[in-house]
Amino acid sequence: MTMTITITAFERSPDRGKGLARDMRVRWALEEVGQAYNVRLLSFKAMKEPAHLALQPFGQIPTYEEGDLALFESGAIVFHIAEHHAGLLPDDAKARARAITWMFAALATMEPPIVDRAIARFAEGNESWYEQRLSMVDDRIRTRLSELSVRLGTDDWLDGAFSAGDLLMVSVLLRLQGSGILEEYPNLFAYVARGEERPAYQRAFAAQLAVFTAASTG
Ligand SMILES: N[C@@H](CCC(=O)N[C@@H](CS)C(=O)NCC(=O)O)C(=O)O
Repeated sequence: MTMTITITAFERSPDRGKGLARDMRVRWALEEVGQAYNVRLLSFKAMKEPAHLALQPFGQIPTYEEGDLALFESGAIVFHIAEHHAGLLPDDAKARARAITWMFAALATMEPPIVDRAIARFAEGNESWYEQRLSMVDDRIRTRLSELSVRLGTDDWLDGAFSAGDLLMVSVLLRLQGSGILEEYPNLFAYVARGEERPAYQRAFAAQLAVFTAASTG
């Protein structure tokens, strides 16, 4: 039996409820496996205070608490959920290892240039060299997207059935929303849409949006 699960999320997400904050991938994983969870909302100030730093040494969200287990890093949290509940990793040992490989590929190969784009916009958007930098970052993103697009081909998911690898990959690619870049790769665009159509994704999205809406109207 699973103990009560508590995750942390932004009290007021900077993305205004677009579902791009990293609690979304944890919520999605918990919804996929049908596991209830509580959410502790944090202000930016509280995220940097000792109580939260004890859980997340970098003062970030998300975290995950279950009994006396406390985890941070969204990838590690999704992996933990996938290991302890059926539905996110195949039973076959080799297929499971490949799905885990896609989890790492999403976070270690695809996410860095995509996050770099957001950082450039946020931190360097007013610099005279911003457009030049953005175009270099976008080229690096396009390289990875075209390689991923070739690998996915006409398949629905990266390796057989939907897995935690797809959950993380779709979550990462969603961060390109609004850039217009993903649309250049129709199979990846459709892949992301397929992820978003999943009922578990929809429930997780609605839950995080409700937090933002409450914070804006309250
Ligand atoms: N690699 C970490 C990154 C966590 C992260 O960057 N969280 C962001 C929200 S999506 C955050 O808390 N930002 C606020 C800050 O860094 O002060 C993970 O995947 O959990």
